[in-house]
Amino acid sequence: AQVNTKALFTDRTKAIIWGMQNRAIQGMLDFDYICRRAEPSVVAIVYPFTADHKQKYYFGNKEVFIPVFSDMDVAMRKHQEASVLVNFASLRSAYDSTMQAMQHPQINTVVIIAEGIPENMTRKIIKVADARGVNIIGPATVGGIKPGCFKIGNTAGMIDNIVDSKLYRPGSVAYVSRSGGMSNELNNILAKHADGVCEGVAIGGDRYPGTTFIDHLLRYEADPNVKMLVLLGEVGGVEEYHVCRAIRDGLIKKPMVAWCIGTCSDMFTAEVQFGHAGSLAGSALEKAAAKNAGLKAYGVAVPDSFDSLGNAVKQVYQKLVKEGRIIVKEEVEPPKVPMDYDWARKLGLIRKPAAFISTICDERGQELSYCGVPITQVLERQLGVGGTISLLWFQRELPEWACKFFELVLIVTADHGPAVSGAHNTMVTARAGKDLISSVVSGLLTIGDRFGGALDRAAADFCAAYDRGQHPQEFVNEKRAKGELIMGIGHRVKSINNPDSRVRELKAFVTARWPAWPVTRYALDVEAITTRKKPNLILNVDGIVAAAMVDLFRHCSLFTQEEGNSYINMGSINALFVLGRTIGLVGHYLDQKRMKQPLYRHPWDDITYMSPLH
Ligand code: Q5B
Repeated sequence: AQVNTKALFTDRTKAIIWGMQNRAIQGMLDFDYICRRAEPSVVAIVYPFTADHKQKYYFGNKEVFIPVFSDMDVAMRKHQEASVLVNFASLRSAYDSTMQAMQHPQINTVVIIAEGIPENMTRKIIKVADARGVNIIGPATVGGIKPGCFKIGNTAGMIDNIVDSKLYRPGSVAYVSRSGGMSNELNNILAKHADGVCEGVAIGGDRYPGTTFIDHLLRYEADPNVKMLVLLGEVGGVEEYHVCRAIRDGLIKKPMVAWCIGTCSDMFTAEVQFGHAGSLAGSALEKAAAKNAGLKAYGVAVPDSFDSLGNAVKQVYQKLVKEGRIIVKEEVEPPKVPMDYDWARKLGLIRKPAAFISTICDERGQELSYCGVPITQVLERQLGVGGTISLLWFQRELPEWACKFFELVLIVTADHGPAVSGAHNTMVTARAGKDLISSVVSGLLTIGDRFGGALDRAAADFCAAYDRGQHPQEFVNEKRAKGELIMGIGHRVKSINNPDSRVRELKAFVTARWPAWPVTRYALDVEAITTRKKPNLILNVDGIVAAAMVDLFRHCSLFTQEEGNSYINMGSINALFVLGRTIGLVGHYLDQKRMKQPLYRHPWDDITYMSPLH
């Protein structure tokens, strides 16, 4: 590869990011901010899987928009100031996107993050990059960093780590390493044992990195701000010997500290492949110990182990300070990057009263749970719709008979023909061209004391009368005296002569399955009195469900009387009718739409027009 000693990054470098890497991009912008860059380093994002739009980030306290383009060529055309592509494409698309980027003469550096790109493809990329004078960092890299200027993607981790390692301002040491993780270690070591990093690049762990140690070291050699070099090599490959040759030939003169990781490979009898694709010694020369010895022989400061790398750095650094080749600069506090709310909360630094408390369902973990019961258990244990209601409405696992009752109520209240208020409204709304939700809601809104919504009041009235020991006849008399209708009694078409089979089924279920049903008994006694007055004053579907629910709350041994009463007051019994009837209302909506029924207009002959003046 040709040697390009021009600086890769300045404090005006602009990059295009391939991939919706929100965290990495925000990290780059936070770095820019603490480095006091005038403008963010990211100018555009390329993401082929979305329409063009703008994405919001922070630059310090300010919110900034970064455009997202589905087409890289458009992004390049609109942002010709970008010279770097940070390519987060997967191993499948990194080749194509890198090749495409290199067609644009504005791009001088492409960073390839993906691991596992086939080596033959990497070699093709390198060939084109050499021909076009493009610097490739990676593949399989975290990137690199130039304090005060530019940070590639996720390099150096989070902002507190960047501040700890003083990466917001340039130091005097430039490093090159294979490993991204270890480069972070170097950032820390160099801040502690010297005045910090001037530039650092992780070339990546593949066998064929786009640029190698020597490329970057020669660049650092040419950079007057770099006063000393650090090389962190590893077992595998012969790149470190190119560095030895460059020292021998006088191409590298700056003091260097180096260590090759993987000296323990000598302890294994068989060949060991370390974490990186390239970290496999193919010959004795490629072993870490051999390379450390080689570097030492050429005057590089090589410590005895990685643990003493910091001390080796310190010695070289202090010597340079003493000789006046490094002038220690005064530290300047970086601007504070506001901490993200989520992160501050995770660290326990802030607290805020929640706007909502929810106790019935949790969707945050791996598995959705209903009142603490994982959804797979709800299914495995066949808790059914009744069990689901019992968990989500009543926050407890009610007995099987109660759950079955809920399901029975849903079935028998699902519909009662097109003539009732709810179905009528839904049909009229559907025929007026409205959507499903509007039509169903319009039907649901008719549910009230007269139609389908008498359950809660019926439950409250029957149980209050029962509790005070009021005789059913007295209860009926009192209601009549007050001019009040008895909730749960009466029906427009059903009567003792035309019994409501729904009520019969519910009654049979309750009397067979309930441990005790005194309030239901009481309601039936009321019915015996009212039907003597008029045959249609039967205990209706609302009434039987209401009375049965009071008995359920009181005799399933899972509610206190207070809890049962509060569920009645909350409207939980009406909820059963609402839920059941929603099924029918959806049916009526679909029915009208299916038959393409026209706009409904009520016939004049069915309306009596009366003017108050004539
Ligand atoms: N009288 C349901 O009334 C209806 C009386 C009463 C004492 C009563 C009426 C009523 C209470 C509320 C209730 C739920 C409006 C009903 C349902 C779902 C549905 C619907 C469906 C489905 C019917 C005639 C005479 C008058 C009244 C007296 C009537 N009710 N006295 N207590 N409760 N009930 N709602 O037929 O002396 O002649 O002046 O409000 O439980 O909505 O299928 O249609 O699944 O969709 O219009 O089943 O009972 O009777 O009002 O003309 O009264 O009986 O005082 O006496 P009607 P009215 P008087 S289930």
